[in-house]
Amino acid sequence: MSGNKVIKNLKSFSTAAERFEGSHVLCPGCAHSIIVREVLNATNDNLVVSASTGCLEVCTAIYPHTSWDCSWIHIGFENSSTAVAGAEAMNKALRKKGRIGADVPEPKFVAFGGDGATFDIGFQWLSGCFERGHDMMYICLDNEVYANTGGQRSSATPIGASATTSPAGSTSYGEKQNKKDIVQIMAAHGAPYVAQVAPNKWKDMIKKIHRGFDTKGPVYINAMSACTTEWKFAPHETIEVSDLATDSLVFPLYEIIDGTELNITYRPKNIVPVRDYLGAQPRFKHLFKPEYEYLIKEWQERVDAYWEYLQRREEARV
Ligand SMILES: Cc1ncc(C[n+]2csc(CCOP(=O)(O)OP(=O)(O)O)c2C)c(N)n1
Ligand code: SF4
Ligand SMILES: [Mg+2]
Repeated sequence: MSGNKVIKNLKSFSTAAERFEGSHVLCPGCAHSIIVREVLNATNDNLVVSASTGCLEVCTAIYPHTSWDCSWIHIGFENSSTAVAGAEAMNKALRKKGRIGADVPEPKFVAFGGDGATFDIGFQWLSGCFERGHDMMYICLDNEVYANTGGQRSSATPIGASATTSPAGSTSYGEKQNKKDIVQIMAAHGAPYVAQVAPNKWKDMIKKIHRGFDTKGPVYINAMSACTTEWKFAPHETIEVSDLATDSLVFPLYEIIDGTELNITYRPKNIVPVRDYLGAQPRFKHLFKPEYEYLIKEWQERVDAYWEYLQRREEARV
């Protein structure tokens, strides 16, 4: 049976290891594996998957073992997008020539990349794929740091986070730049579907992945991926930290259709203060010193302003 999978309950959805086996060496508590399983378990279709170099790739393909029970391409740090776009173009061409018959079901094409691969080093490749309009889904596992190589900052690292190349210390509060707004940048390509998801909000995630798979053309999904090692929380706290991320609106969940129509897909009943989210992660612990308290206040103001902006965009439909 092909197409989107009907999800009966969380247990069967989250534990089915049909395409992504448990046999990997991602850190205990790593959200990457939760997200990948949520995506792959959402469909019955055949898949062609690529993964750029990063934690996901190195931890799931240690020769001669693999965690992937589907077609899987490991490619350079920068070009999981183009690897899958090439496969998608080849599929089209071979079907046109009759070398793949109409009886062979159409696969789905999915590329995974970390934030370093997506926001920084693979950005021009990704942008090209979206401009050319390939029929593919690109999923960024956004843990806001180059985790695989030891926690260097990326352009997804938020202000005030301590990373190995922007460490907090006696003269620094850590990262100085604000995080790049990749969701809006990808929507500005006019892509038919762009969304932000989080693994703790799995029903919202499934809806968006289903919609993405039903969309013709390039789909961008930004997946918040809490990293126990670099965000420095305990492995059993992944979902708790993810809840704080979505409920403080630091990671608002929304979608943008055809580059214009914006829908907020999750409105927390109780919005929690940004300081609770920051306080749960020792990468921000220095911000609680009296001299840096102003940064927490600024964080809250930024998050409030962005939430208002999203609501205005939703109402205005532009
Ligand atoms: C062109 C190139 N530059 C740098 C590297 C080294 N490198 C491999 S993985 C990685 C970090 C990956 O970070 P990210 O994409 O955020 O994925 P994560 O490991 O955080 O999931 C780096 C810098 C590389 N393999 N190729
Ligand atoms: S370092 Fe972070 S992203 Fe990498 S495997 Fe560990 S928890 Fe996952
Ligand atoms: Mg990363």
